[in-house]
Amino acid sequence: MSLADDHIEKLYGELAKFPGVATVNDHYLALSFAVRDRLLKRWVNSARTYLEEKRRTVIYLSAEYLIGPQLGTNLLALGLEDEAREAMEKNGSTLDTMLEHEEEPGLGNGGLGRLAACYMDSLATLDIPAVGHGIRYEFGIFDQEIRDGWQVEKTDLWLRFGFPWEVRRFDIELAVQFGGKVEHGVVDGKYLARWVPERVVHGVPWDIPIAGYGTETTNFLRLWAAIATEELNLDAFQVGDYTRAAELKTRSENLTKILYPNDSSPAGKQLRLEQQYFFVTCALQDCIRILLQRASIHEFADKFAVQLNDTHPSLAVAELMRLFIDVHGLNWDEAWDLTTRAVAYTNHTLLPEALETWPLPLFARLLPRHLEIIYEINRRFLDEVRARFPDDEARLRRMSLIGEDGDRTVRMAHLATVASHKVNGVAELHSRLLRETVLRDFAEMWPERFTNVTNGVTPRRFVALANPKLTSLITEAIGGGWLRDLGKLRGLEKFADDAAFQDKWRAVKQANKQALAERVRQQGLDADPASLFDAQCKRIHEYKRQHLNLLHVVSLFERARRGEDIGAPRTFIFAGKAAPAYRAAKLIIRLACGVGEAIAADPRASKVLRVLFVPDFNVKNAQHIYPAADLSEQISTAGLEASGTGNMKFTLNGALTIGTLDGANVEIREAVGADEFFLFGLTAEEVTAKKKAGYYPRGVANDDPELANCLSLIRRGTFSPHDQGLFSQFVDDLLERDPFLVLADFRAYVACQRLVSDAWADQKAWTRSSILNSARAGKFSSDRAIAEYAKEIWRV
Ligand code: NBG
Repeated sequence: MSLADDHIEKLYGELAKFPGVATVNDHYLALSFAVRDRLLKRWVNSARTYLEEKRRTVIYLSAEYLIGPQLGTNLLALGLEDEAREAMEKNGSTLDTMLEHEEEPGLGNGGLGRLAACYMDSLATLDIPAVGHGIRYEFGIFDQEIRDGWQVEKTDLWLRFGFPWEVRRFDIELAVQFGGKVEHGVVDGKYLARWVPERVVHGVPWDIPIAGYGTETTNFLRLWAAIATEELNLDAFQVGDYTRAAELKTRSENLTKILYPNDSSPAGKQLRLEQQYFFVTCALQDCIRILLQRASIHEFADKFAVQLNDTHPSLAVAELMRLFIDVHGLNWDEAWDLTTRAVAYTNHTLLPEALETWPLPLFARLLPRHLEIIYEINRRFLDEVRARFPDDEARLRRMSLIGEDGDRTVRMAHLATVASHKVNGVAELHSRLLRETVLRDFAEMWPERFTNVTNGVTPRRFVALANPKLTSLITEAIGGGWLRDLGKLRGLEKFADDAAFQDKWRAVKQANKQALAERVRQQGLDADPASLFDAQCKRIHEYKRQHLNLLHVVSLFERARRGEDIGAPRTFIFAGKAAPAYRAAKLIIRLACGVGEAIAADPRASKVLRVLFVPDFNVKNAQHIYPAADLSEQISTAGLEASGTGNMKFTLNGALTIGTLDGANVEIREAVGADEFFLFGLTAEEVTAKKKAGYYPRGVANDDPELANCLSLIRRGTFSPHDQGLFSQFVDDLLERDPFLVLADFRAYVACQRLVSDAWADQKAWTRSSILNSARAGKFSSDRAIAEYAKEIWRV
């Protein structure tokens, strides 16, 4: 059946509507159901092929997936875009209306969740059998509104109008236990532990198909939701305690209600630990269930490669041991062998506050059996350390799975490291710093265990879907095939100096800028497509230094007000969410908005400068920003951004980068060439040295009148006329502590921005550099990253 006919069928059969009364949402759902049917066929075929081939399956464990809107990506994978366009026109709507209407599942905070989504895309595209396990949060990351310059959080009701891409598996329902106690005994000469839980909830899976591009392979994401168990409620019901019965049900189902809106720092709450254990045990029980249908428990590690996306799923280590020993009767040594052969761990941050630890009493209360197992892992592990490094008590204390400084904690990164056959960071620099700092003792003990896999992003979503004009131009120049083999972009290099090609390249960028300007105009924001689009779009965090960017903007504002030359006219684009409880980050948003208003109100400055804060940065909105940017701001304090992935998305879309030597910036600069990258700022080593030597930010401001003046403008309320003291504490903190060395890097940043302006003046040279940036960014495909994981870590 044609897609057009099928769309009408679904309107009748699934939505009980005829075209005359169908709403936009009806059309969207009907089209999506029609597309989903085609997807499900591929999925079933892939599952069948895998069974026949008996290959090792990758089990990707991640507490977050930011998969973005699904209609466009699925049409692209199925090669159905043109047909869908015609179908919708024939049936009285348009595909663009559908794409604009679609709501995305925001089941992640930022880079970590989006990376998991890019990796699912590449796993399918590379025909690797894989299942991503995660949590079906009923409410994902909050929607952000900006009111009077402040961030306002709105509940993310992504399921409100129906989510057509998921399939509930009614035949699978797994028990998840919490609390209670552990009984020990000997049965038939064999030592046994029995966990008697206090409470049980059930996990049920919802699957989302993930289609490969240019292949028939379709994998799936399995998201677990908690439901209440009958038995527990019944007790209360029988004694007539209906409120308690209802409470228990609510309590169980609360487990997967909401995503913690923190980025790069854990929530430290009981519910978060419950969520982590919940999805990990569901995933592993599910794997074993499937394994036992065709093989024995002894083959676990031959059949599965389990990847831990950060420490959030690191309970998998203790849970696998429990399942192997307590449930399937294996002895410790075999259980440990299977676990360590299966499990590998990716670290995503060096921020000390982001390394997960759990208070021991909480852990003991919630997961008593797991704590016993962790103690035993620790005992054996510390024996090993003692054997390797005799008489080194300090080392034992540093490496222990149990932290003893202050309140006792379980150190999840240590647990993950001890049980993994491979541990990787996400960019060269980050992996090196991981070995030299946070996990140094472990790297000394097991150097062969440590490796690097630099992050990557999917060009299907971030080039083909986000930037169709550029995609056509590239294909016209170098032919097809590059979306599956991004190294082919190198073929563009030979057009970098070609005047006709440059014109086309510039025309594409210009059209994308116009489109973004039009889009944000509807939100009351004013962008000037003739100016340089200077974008910093990512979570708001002090280490990412949006305030360094703003200090530069303030310096330009001052110059423009005085009638001095500011170089290139610019539109500064900020976007990103702040964690609701992160006061400084929210103030940074307020400052960006305040600076924007002050500029708009100034007759001189408003001619050459604009500052926009684009609300609600998510995958969908991001897809409109990357293609329109001329300059990508990657200005974190060196040593603190593990990789960054937005940096890659901007580069692929032809933005030039201004950045520090941090995360993947280092490799981007290497790839595109030092001449095509605006580098500034202290290196990671210099940052460490400066802090060690005693950093004195006030001294920096005293020696730099322009900087001192910018700070003073902010402090005095220039950008908060209705609340003049709003930023005084913020500025004082910078002058007194400045832990992210904003002031230390200010002068170098401003000088580098001057070079950007000078470069912009020569549009031919700028365009050449833009082409070279895209041409040389092929390394940053998630296909390359996944191929490395497959070869070096998973052996699939
Ligand atoms: C983030 C890092 C980013 C990195 C992504 C994906 C966490 C804990 N880490 O630099 O801050 O790009 O992970 O690896 O969210």
